[in-house]
Amino acid sequence: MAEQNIPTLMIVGGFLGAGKTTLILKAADLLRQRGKRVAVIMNDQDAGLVDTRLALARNVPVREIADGCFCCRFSAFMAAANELAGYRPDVILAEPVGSCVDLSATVMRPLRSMYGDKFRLAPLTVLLDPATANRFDSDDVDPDVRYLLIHQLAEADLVCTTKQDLYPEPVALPVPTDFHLSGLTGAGIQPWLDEMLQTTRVVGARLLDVDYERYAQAEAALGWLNLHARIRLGAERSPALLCGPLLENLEQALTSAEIRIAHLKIFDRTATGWLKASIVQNGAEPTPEGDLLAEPSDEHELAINLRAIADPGVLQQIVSEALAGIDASVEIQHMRAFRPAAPKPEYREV
Ligand SMILES: Nc1nc2c(ncn2[C@@H]2O[C@H](COP(=O)(O)OP(=O)(O)OP(=O)(O)O)[C@@H](O)[C@H]2O)c(=O)[nH]1
Ligand SMILES: [Mg+2]
Repeated sequence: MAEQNIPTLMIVGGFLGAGKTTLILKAADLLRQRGKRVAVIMNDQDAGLVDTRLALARNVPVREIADGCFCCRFSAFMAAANELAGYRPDVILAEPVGSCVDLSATVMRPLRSMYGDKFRLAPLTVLLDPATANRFDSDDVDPDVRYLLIHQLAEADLVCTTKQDLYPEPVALPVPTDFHLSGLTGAGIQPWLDEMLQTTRVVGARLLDVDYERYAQAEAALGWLNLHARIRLGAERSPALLCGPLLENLEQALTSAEIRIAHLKIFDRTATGWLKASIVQNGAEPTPEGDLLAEPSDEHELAINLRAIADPGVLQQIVSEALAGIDASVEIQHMRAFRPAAPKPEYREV
């Protein structure tokens, strides 16, 4: 039957740093082990994503939707999904911007009504980091961020807590939890994938009454910075020896300025290898991924994505100062620091 051959589209949401990319890329590995063809779509308020570079480094076909979330760039999202369908994937995994909400009404429903013959739609999965869940009611979580988190969870078809390797015990949430996973170790992912592939649920079923002014205000509480630069070092260094100290300097500068980090990610590529490192909290230790033993090189392609509760101008200053502290000539290809614009979905079906 022709319908059997259409790709399954899996949308995996959740707040910044919840573990979406880690889960998606691990799921891609596991699906490939099951003999499935897989592609991914990444999404951001701006271009130059660390997550896209990471997917490419892990040999996963990827498209990037920049300059707005899937709901605001629905047509571009569908164009990318259609283009990827040319590779005949069995599964397309899509990661919306971490601050995005109201996906059931603005993405799942329009997808089902306009593209239901082209894609089989898996349940909307929303991830939550147990560390965030544990701080839910504390002053540690910005009230606007809490608004987004609560609404993200409320609209999920499937709620999954992540980082099961760090938090083996289930955490208490305001909504029932369907799966407790680790994108790092793979724990819990197979049963989640089975549900995503074979669900009998009605998907996109939970519609919200989202206050768009509050939503815009919550997103605008975050400062956003994306940078892509070519770096020529005075003395050769491996990606690990460039990224490690740079991430540490950035973290210290942000913490000294009393800026709360939501997610700070670095990706570095040389002719000899690549490295990705990130932290989702001030003072955290990164778990680097990539070619830790890559040969030193003087030419580096560096990408930095920073999301933090701060003025974007201050973020830009801190990142510029950290780059100036490297013994190198730095050629900036792209640097944008901004607050996300108010969301204006192309479609909203309720
Ligand atoms: N120990 C552990 N760390 C994890 C796991 N999943 C993600 N992380 C770490 O948590 C951080 C955030 O993970 P990502 O997968 O990049 O999170 P994300 O939701 O894609 O973040 P954004 O793209 O910013 O929205 C990274 O430093 C990961 O290494 C996990 O299962 N276990
Ligand atoms: Mg991500």
